[in-house]
Amino acid sequence: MSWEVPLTTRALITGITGQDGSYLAEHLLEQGYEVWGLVRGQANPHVSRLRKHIGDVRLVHGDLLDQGSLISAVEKVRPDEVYNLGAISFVPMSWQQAEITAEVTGMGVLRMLEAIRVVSGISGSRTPGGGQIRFYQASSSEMFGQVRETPQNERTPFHPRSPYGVAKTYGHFITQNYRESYGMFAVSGILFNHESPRRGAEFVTRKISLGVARIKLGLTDKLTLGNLEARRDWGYAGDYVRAMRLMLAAATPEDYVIGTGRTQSVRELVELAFATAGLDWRHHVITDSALTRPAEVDLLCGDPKKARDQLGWEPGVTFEELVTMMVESDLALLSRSDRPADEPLSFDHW
Ligand code: NAP
Ligand code: F7E
Repeated sequence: MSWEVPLTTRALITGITGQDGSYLAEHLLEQGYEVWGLVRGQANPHVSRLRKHIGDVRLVHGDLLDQGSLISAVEKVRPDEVYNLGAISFVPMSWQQAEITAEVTGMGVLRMLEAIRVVSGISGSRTPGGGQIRFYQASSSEMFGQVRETPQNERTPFHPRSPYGVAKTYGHFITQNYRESYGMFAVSGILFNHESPRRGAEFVTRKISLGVARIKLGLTDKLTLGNLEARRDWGYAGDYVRAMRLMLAAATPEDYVIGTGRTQSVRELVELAFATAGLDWRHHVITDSALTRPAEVDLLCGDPKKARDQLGWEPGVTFEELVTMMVESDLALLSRSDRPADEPLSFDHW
């Protein structure tokens, strides 16, 4: 039997201004939820971008670095469900700012769990039912790192390769520990790379779709990339946020791998993206070793069998459809005469 969703379920999302936050908010609003987003800073510029997508989200201030602010946010919102998507999520940044990555991406999970524990009145001993608030943690395939088997599933051991992956691994295990220690309904979704037209311009899929659009429109002639041989399991963000909700609606708190089961190299991605715009990538792409990473994750491929069997989750958008969607979206964006002033930067230095 699955979780009886109250008449109006109230969700609190950290990372609401990010890619997944916007898709998840839309999805939950469609499902009849009342949606609250945690935003940091006194004048966060990303909030106006969020508002363009979803005006119906209510906002509460807080920061994953600030325990008191998270307790206040949970007290104010009194959510039924908390989705912890907030993180420093760009892997190269995690070498440059390893400590703050550990604080936000790793310790931030503990602070959010503590806020729920304190507000729910869960004491040191295991509380029957573990409180009412259900918790979702945004774990990552980066935890598999140097993979021990392919495809990767829920039992594959972790070997993270970046400070980001290490921080996510802490977040994953502290979530499991709060489930086991306090009986909380706390779960992790181990999500493989998922992309969309809303993806940050620093990630490789969006860097490529923006690069293709710029070259097609004659704004530039070259795109500089790093390691073309790395392989990833790329899916569509709009599909992946559905899985988050399904995990919190399940009868029992369990962790799930969410991926497509396919893997492609950056080189294959580049080839397809350029071909979508009628271009030959070999005339435009150059590589720069400055963009390679101190330790790379060479191959990721998720096995979503458990999610398919237990949650009925399936990805809807294929890799080919995703690449086409992103290239077409960026061509349309950069062709507009009223191009937004906050058009993504090129991030050539990443
Ligand atoms: P994203 O676009 O980079 O968004 C990150 C969010 O975290 C932003 O809303 C940012 O808000 C917020 N944030 C940063 N520092 C914060 C702090 N100190 N306190 C509160 N919020 C803070 O990431 P995404 O792609 O949507 O991913 C969502 C989550 O899933 C992340 O945890 C990511 O690590 C994880 N994940 C992503 C993927 C993927 O392929 N997309 C795969 C696996 C796991 P500001 O506006 O304040 O900067
Ligand atoms: O890199 C290679 C790079 O930065 C993908 C995050 O959402 O997914 C994401 O992490 C691959 C890597 O994503 C460039 O070396 C080549 O092998 O798009 P990315 P990521 O590191 O896989 C996981 C699941 C997360 O959890 C993270 O939060 O592409 N690559 N040339 C490049 N990557 C970038 N960014 N830029 C290049 O020029």
